[in-house]
Amino acid sequence: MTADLFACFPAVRASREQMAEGAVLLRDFVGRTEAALIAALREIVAAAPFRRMHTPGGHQMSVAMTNCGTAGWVTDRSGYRYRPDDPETGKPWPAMPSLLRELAGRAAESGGFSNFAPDVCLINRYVPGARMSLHQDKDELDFTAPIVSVSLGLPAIFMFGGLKRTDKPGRFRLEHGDVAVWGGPSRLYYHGVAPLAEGNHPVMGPQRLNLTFRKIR
Ligand code: MD3
Ligand code: FE
Repeated sequence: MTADLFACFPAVRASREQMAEGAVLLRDFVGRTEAALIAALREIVAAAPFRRMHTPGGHQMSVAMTNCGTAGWVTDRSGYRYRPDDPETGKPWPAMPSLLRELAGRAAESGGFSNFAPDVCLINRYVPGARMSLHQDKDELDFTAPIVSVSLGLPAIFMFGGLKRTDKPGRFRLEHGDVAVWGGPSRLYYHGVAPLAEGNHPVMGPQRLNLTFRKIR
C-alpha cells in the first residue's frame, strides 16, 4: 500500500552522501524507473551499438561506448571531441529519451543544481577487467553545469582525486541504481574506474553500464 503511493517518486528513499564540494552520491536514485530505463537503453544500443574506440595515442579503450542526444563523445587518432553524428553509421546519435533527461534533471536538482539541461548522454559499458584511467572531463564548454552519472549492473570502484593528477584519490563503490552529481569545484576533479571485478548481476548480467549526462554547449 505505502509502496504504491510512492510509485511515481522513485527517488523518495534514496540517500544522499557528500563525496566532495559539489559532488553528491544518491544511492538507488534510479528506484522504480529501472525497467523503463533499461528498455530505453536497449533501443539506443540497437540504433547505435557499443564500440571500443581508440585514443589519440592509438590504444583501444577497454570500455565500450555509445551516446544519445544532439551530439556524442568520440575519440580516434585525431583526438577527443563531441560529434553530432555517429562515425560508425554516419547517422545522428539517437535522441535522448525524456525519461533519461528527466531522471538526470531530478538528480541534479537533488544535488543542488536546478534547471540542468543535458544535451549529451555518454553510455559506457564495462566487462570484467575493463577500466578507465584517471582523467578530467574538459571537452565541454560549460563547466558551471554539473555532470550526472547513473550506474547499472556490476559494482565498480570509482576513484575520485582532486584538481591535480597527483592528488590522492578517494574510493567510492558505485552500485546498480546509484546516481551521482558532480558539480561546483568537483566538476574538474581527476577521476577514474578501477578494473571491473568478475561477477554476474541479476538484472544486467556480467557487465556494468554507466551513463553520464553532460551539457556540452
Ligand atoms: C567527476 N565515467 O565517462 S562516472 C566518463 O563510471 C567517466 O564510466 C566513469 O569518467 C564511469 O568520463 C565515471 C562518474 C563521473 C563522471 C564524470 C565526472 C565522475 C565525474 C566528471 C567530473 C568529475
Ligand atoms: Fe570522466
